[in-house]
Amino acid sequence: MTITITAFERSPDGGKGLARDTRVRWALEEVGQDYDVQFVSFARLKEPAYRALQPFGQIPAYLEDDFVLFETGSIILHIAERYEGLLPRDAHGRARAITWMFASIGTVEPPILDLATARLVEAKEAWSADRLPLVEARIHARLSELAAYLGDKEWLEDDFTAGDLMMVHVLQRLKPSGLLAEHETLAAYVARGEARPAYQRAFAAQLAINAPAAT
Ligand code: GTB
Repeated sequence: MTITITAFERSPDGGKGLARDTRVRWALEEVGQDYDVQFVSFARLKEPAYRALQPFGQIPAYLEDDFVLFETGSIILHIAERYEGLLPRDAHGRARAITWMFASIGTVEPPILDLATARLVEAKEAWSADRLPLVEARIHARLSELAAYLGDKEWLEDDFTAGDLMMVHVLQRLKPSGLLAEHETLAAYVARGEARPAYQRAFAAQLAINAPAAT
């Protein structure tokens, strides 16, 4: 069985690891599974053949030979259930870890994505300057709640889980804006995630493709 994921031919972030293939690469590195990557142009993403893999025309898709998944939450849950290392063995521990996966994409990520919309898509609108502080305030509120829960713990539960992997990658998206640095507890949490050897390997693999060519 061969695992293949799809990724941008060249990520717009120039190798910061923010595109979502990085979280899937990271999960596969954590569980020690090799994978191939199919690189996809923006044009190809929207073609019917690609939409058969990912109905919304986005990366990443995940293939195990003919079996196809999309949505990083689902892909990473599948990896975590199939291979040891990302979910606790006990039922309650697993359920808690999965809860954090849902929290990352259902509760923490939406205001973070809204910031990208506010800054990139809506910037020219007359009301944009009024809306931006509201968007940032909603992010700070969520981050304060998360930081209060994390406290001085290393990870959200007893050990690193798929919930931390997802949450760290969701929070990383805020690094370029400077908003994450305002929450020291979470900035340190993200740094702990980034220090994991599996993350380092995943980051290096995407950087090798996405780094701007030297001039
Ligand atoms: N909910 C889906 C999932 O989790 O799998 C979302 C997938 C998704 O948003 N994919 C994006 C995509 O394919 C790439 S990751 N976009 C192309 C399109 O929709 O046409 C989002 C992303 C893109 C770029 C940066 N960046 O440059 O910083 C960061 C994150």
